[in-house]
Amino acid sequence: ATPEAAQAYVEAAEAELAERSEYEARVAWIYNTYINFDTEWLLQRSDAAATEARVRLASGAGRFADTELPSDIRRKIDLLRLSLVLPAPQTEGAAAQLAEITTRLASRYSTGRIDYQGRQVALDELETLMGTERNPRNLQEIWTEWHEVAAPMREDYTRMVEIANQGARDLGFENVGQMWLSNYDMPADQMESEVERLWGQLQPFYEQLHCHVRTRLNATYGDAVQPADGPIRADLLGNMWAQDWSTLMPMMRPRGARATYDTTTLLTRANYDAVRMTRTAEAFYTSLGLAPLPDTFWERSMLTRPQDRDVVCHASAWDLDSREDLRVKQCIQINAEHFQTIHHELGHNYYQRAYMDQPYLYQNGAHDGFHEAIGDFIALNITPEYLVEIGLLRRSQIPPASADTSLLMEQALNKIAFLPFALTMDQWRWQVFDGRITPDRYNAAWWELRERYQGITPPTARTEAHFDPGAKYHIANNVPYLRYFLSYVLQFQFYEAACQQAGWEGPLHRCTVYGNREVGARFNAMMEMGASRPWPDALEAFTGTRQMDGGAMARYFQPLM
Ligand code: X8Z
Ligand code: ZN
Repeated sequence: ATPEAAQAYVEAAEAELAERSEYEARVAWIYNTYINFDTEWLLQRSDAAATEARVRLASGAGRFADTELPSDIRRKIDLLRLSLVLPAPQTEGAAAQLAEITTRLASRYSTGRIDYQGRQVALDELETLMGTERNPRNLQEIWTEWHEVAAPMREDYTRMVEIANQGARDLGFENVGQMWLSNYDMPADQMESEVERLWGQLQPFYEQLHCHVRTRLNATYGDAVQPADGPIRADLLGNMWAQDWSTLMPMMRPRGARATYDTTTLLTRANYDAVRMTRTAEAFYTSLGLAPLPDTFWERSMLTRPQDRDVVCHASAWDLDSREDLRVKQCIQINAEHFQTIHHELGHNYYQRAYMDQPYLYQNGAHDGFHEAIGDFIALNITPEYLVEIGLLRRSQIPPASADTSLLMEQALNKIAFLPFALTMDQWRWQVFDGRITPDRYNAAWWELRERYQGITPPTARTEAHFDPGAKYHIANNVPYLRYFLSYVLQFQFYEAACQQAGWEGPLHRCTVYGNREVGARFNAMMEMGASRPWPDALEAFTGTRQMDGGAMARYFQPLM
């Protein structure tokens, strides 16, 4: 285990991974945009082989644990050990069994449908209904039926945890949760304290928001549906998972504050379609001096739900060849949430493109929360003035200062409401992976956490015959969730820094850096670093600080508080 051997090991690993990942990505793309027996078959085999290769490379990297190495090689060796989300043991057939389970979970989620008002309805339509339907009996039915889809996942999930935990232990981690938490350039327990610190900074805002929303729901629905105290009924919050409450805006406008425009109405009136929404999002990035998306993006992306086959509708952004084959897969609907989501997805694509020239192991976000924050930071710049610039709003419709708390309330219903939801998702999984939550308490523990952090309660009785965590994409598909919590904090740090660079002097939430090429160049410089340096270096490059900090978010929302 010499430095020379480590260097040779890293070079071979990067070459192997680069070649494999293009193949894996193309198989995964086909599955994601056309789910059937054969694409499931292909995905299983591809995932099994991918896991075997990555476990082999990670375990081989362990050989250099105690070798003194140049910092660049050390970083890559460490990244190799962490490059798996779900490891498998190196025993015969383990990776294949894991892949069979994860594919089944994925397909169950993405092909799920419920019987509703005499039709088979898929999740993308149910999500829209949760945001628009106001009859509590219908909301309860949609919510309960969708959660039925997840019940059969329980056994697979239980087995999956056992296999992946064994895989993590074989690689020298206590369990999978510890492995996920080790991905932040600091020891796992220190990262957990960082999360506690950030939540502590923002929790007072959440408590105020929760109280306001509960009061209005009580006034709207009455005591029998939503009592004036205690937890909020989860299906009344305008979203299947109670993670984004902004569809409740009309009910939540602060007393005395002026009403504002409704973005969904603006998009609909202007006849926007999925391509136009995507072109508009792209135009924000190009206004910052970034290059337009390649022609192949438009030829190969999936921007609407195909009518003739099953697909994974949950939005994602892809980089298939570590070069220019960038794509988005999203079942775009013409509404405010999807308008924000398409900006989010293009953020991933612009980050992927910016770090394309880094060595393979550095072709990644500074940490996963950075990756999630890019596009959301851009979307924070969708201000009334910006909407006027792009012709979606008339100048005379710009909300006056007396509408500021309305504008901020709409943002809070999205950004503040989300924070405890995001925590719950991984609190549950960390405790499942470390054994504090056993399979016989999967659902009970889920609702204990949901009540403790979010202050919400299910609309119908839940038992251990249910498996409600599986009704959320990232749990059925094993995508760690801490990244989004961190992203919601970071995106306000990016935004505040960008507005400072632009010399903005008004209220923070009215700032847009649309068209500002200096800000664009500095932002791209951070993105170009990829994962080549510990994340505080990347954060410092753009914001001047080396810490994640809820202060920027708190200052943004201060007038509303
Ligand atoms: O999953 C996503 C993106 C793809 S990375 C659409 N988000 C989280 C979610 O939907 O739960 C964005 C916000 C949070
Ligand atoms: Zn994302």
